[in-house]
Amino acid sequence: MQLTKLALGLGLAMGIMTTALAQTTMRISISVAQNSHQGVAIDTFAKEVEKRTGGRYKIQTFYNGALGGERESIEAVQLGTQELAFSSTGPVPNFVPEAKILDVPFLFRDKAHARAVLDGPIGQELLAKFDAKGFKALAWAENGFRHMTNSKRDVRTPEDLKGLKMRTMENPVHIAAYKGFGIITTPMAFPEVFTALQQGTVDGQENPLPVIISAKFDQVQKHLSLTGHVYSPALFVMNKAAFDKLAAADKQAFIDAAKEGARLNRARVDEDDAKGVADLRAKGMTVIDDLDKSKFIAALAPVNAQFEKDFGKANLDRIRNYK
Ligand code: EAX
Repeated sequence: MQLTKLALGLGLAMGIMTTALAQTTMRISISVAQNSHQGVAIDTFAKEVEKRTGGRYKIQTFYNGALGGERESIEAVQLGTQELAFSSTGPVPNFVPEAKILDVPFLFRDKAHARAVLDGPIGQELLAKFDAKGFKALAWAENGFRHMTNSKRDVRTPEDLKGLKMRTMENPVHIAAYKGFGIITTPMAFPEVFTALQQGTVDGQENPLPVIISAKFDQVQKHLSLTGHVYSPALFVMNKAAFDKLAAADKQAFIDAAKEGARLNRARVDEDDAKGVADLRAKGMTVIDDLDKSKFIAALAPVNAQFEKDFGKANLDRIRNYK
């Protein structure tokens, strides 16, 4: 009797000990540097998951495309060889076609508009679309409004873009739009872009200020134009099976951690946008910050007509008119 009790007690204690010590490690990656708006997103997420799960889950963070570019990371998450990724929506349409609509140029008036759409019913409906494709999309975050850089000339009008060879994301909406400007498009994964710019394989690229700054593109690009031609959302994606395995409270912890990551990520985008132009000018870039955006919008009229057919005018208007 005593012995059984002892054995039971011991077993119980050991059980509690193993539970207390059990720690599951998961991986999350970004394609840009740690010292960036995206680094803030995943570092915050990692810290918050650990805190909110009492250390039972540890998130290992990888930067600079160490685990691959964005498309590769999303693919790895879908397959389950990597649990988590933080990515722009660039390559997302290859996995979740419904997300494509967010990449339409000049769709959002400003960051406040984009954030409201993503955090409101439209954004939440889109997050749910990831479920059927093997993902749990935890939260929308932000990459920022994209601007064009190149090594050839100042871009003030859409005509100045004609014939420029530019790296684009692996995104069909972007590619169609940039072709509409007369740009020669070269889709490429982000980790290859710096070298491609340096070696002159392409003349230019387009990215938000936080990416241009953190990737040090000022070292290989002379001209920056604040075209703000498209808003670039970002998001936290998780392998669906890995998410489904979590206890209910842990699921909420992961979602809340992603939301906190998104909050600080957006704050960092605001900071970078506020000081970015002065920073990049100080580093030697010529920055055109007073271009006439309406000319760029007009140049895309034929492409936009096609987008209205593809996505449905009502769906685009629902986003455009969201308050
Ligand atoms: O997500 O590929 C891109 O240009 C992205 O904007 C970049 O990797 C940050």
